[in-house]
Amino acid sequence: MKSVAAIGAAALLGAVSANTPEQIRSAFAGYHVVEVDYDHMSKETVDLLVGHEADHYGKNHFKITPEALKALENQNVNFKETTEDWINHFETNFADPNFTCKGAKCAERDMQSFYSSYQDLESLHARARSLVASSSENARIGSIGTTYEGRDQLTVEIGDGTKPLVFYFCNIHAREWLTPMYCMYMAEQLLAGHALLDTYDFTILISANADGYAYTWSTNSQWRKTRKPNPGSSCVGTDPNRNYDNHFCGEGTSTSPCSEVYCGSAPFSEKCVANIRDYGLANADRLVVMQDVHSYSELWMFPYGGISADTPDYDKQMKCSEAAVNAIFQSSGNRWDFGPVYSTIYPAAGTSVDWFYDTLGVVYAMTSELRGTSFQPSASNIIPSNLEMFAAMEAQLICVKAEEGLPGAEVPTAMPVPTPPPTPTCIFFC
Ligand code: 0X9
Ligand code: ZN
Repeated sequence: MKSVAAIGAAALLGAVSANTPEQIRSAFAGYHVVEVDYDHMSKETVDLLVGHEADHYGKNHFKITPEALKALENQNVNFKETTEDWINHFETNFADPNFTCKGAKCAERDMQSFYSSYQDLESLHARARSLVASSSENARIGSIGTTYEGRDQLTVEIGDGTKPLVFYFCNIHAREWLTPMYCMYMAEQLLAGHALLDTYDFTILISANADGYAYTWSTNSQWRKTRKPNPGSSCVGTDPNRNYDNHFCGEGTSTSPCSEVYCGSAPFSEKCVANIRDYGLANADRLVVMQDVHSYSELWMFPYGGISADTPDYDKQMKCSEAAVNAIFQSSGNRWDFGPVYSTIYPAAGTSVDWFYDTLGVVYAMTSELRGTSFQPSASNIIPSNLEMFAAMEAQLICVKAEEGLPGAEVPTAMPVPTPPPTPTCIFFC
């Protein structure tokens, strides 16, 4: 017979183990995930999906209720049922013991090994602290504030505070797991020394939605929003990328707390977003680049998202976005699309880029959607994603330096290499 202590330990283990096959299946229970041709979808169908509180996965998948599925059938919309594929995809990934690494111990791994698994918040923050402590650059750990649940929005800050400032932030959407891995890698590479430090100061916020990220590790890997409850509703959280005061609750948002694009009870109702606003306001005089890193879809975008219009700085924004996506092609052979949010992915009001551009005048207020065909593609994607995004960041900042006539040492660019063949286009979950 098992001892009481053994039963207690087993119960505890059960309580802390996360993203089990049961948890994965229960996250999809009562829903369908359908594949659609979004670019050719009628406005009527898009409105129908939004009205049914659909959850948009990348560009061509929606997680929807059975009622929404019926409505799609009634509209004679072409779709493919993919729910079981998604469940299998996540079950396979999470069954691999090397898919994730949890805790401060993981932070001590060498680079190859660290970036071969997804890392939890504790590991990412521990690595940031230890790399800053051992860097010979002028660097420090900072925090732009704490989240609703009291976690630090930890930053790596590099530079003397006098140069034009580049603010990169990752993981405002909790489930987009490639993104904090990129911000960590970017900090790590810059802390080792880089010619761009001659021109720019950097602030890199590794996990902007730390509460949501913790929840994706503990309970539901597909969580997107913040974790603040909504009074009067059983649905938790606000979409932090609809919570900025720019066309608040406009196109591509919802006022229903149960929606994945819920704009919130008021602009900046979410602490993690208000902290980003306050960091931007406090540093507006030096801020030249703001990059909000998301996944997935392989896109490089800029304002506007809330309205169908080009900004007066369209030419500069296009030029430096093109430089970034060309560097990605050189690096990996992948072809990213680029352009304004509204026309490149979909209308989205109240997002970071529109607010940083309109309110703070940051011309290079940009956002990227990293590679992959799911929010947690296999961990073998982490290193190639980091390499192509880092190459894009270098090209972006070289372009901004030239456009704005910024001083500083010339940045050596990688020797032109023969363009590698494009990685095979996989339709599903590679
Ligand atoms: O819906 C979003 O917020 C973004 N796509 S995602 O799949 N990552 O959720 C696109 C909106 C454009 N992004 C920014 N304006 N930052
Ligand atoms: Zn996102």
